[in-house]
Amino acid sequence: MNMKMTSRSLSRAALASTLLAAALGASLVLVTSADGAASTLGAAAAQSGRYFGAAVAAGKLGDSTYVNILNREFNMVTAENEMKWDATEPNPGQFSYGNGDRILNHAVSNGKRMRGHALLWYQQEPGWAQRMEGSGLRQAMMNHVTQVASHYKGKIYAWDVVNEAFADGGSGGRRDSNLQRTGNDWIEAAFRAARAADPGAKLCYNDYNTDGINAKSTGIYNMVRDFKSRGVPIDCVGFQSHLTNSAPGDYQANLQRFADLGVEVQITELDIAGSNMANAYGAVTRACMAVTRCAGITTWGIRDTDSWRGGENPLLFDGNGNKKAAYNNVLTALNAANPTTPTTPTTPTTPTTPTTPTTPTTPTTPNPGGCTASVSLNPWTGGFVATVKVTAGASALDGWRVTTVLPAGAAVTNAWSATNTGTTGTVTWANVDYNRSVAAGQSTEFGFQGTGNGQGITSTCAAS
Ligand code: G2I
Repeated sequence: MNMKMTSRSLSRAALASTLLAAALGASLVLVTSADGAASTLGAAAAQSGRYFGAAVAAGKLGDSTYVNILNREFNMVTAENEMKWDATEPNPGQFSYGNGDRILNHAVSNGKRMRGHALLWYQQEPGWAQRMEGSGLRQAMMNHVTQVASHYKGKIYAWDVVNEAFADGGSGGRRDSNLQRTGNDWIEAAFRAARAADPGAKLCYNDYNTDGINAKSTGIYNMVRDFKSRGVPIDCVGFQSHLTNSAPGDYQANLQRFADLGVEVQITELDIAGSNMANAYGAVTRACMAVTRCAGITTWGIRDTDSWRGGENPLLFDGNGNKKAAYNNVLTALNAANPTTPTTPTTPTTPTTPTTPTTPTTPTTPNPGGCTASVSLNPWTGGFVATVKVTAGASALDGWRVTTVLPAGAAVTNAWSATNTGTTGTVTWANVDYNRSVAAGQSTEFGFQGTGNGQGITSTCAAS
């Protein structure tokens, strides 16, 4: 779905590659950049398998300037307030998903993914939870995590399971709160409950003032390392990045040390105040692009007038919806992540005697009642993004599975819009909830990023 925009902007190259691949009789299609740069943030980020998102407020979905920018530029959405505890469970055991669902439906129906924010946070607790302590609160917390993650099961790319649990200052320890007072294991309990409720969502810990190597970020680093060593399910760390004038000099090094623990890193709430903000936006984006496991960037709002930092003008669009200099710096940095002059030749590097079978593994005419899958590859030295198009045959699909065979040495590192079993060799992919149904003759897409050489990936599809 990310690649939809890429495909559009690269349609000439894609067409040429399609024809060439068809001539080779292979199901592999190489998508290379014909004229370089993508022209929107989402499409530019997708070229390197990343996303570009924004925090969205349900109350603004009627504002056409806002919605036009959202729809055009962003391919990931975070609800700014609508999935928080006070919004989703205003009374104990009574759940209210109206505004969260509105944002989710807008995102999904416009081909965007969602970050869920946030299951447990000491702020924006509903009043009834604020008044609780101890085992009663612990039970209420876990029930909240289970209920909300279950409601959104299969629809969330990544959840901020726990938000802002570490103290500011030099202690490197936890922040005091009624959540913390239920016992130091509350964070891992929340992650386990979230995994049980929605095994398809990546589970993140999210915090601020963690943008450089400091006592707070080191405290979190130690927690993540401990979780990984004990098998507590954590997949990602969110760096909010509410900045002024610049990012810390060790911003990239800090992202990298977390990535080296085996978690994805995400920039989750970026906004930058101050006169140097345009440069700083470029630097932050370049830092993310330089870290393989940095999956994407979300800005905390769209226009300056949408920002929680009233009057500081910290976003990429001005109050009228015009692109600012910072926007151009971000776009340039996103496009530079994947060379605008392709390192891959315009003629495929797939040998003319294909290593892929001369009889395509995917039928060229769809099986009635079945489905076909075709792979588009955006390769670079040492890695690739594969977009897989799943097309229903003569009957609609209500669930599908795709089997891909990766060449030796290639490995999946990151995927979207499908869940995988395995990361090397034969990898199977199953639909997520929102792309389970595909009408007869229609298509849906999922994608994955990998390391190694992805050329020669084959794919087969089956209805399930
Ligand atoms: O504070 C900035 C962000 C820091 N990290 C976590 C984020 O969730 C947080 O977002 C902000 C929202 O941008 C604000 O919109 O969280 C604030 C709450 O702490 C949000 O502010 C609240 C106001 O405090 C409420 O009075 C208001 O009813 O927004 C609510 C909805 O507009």
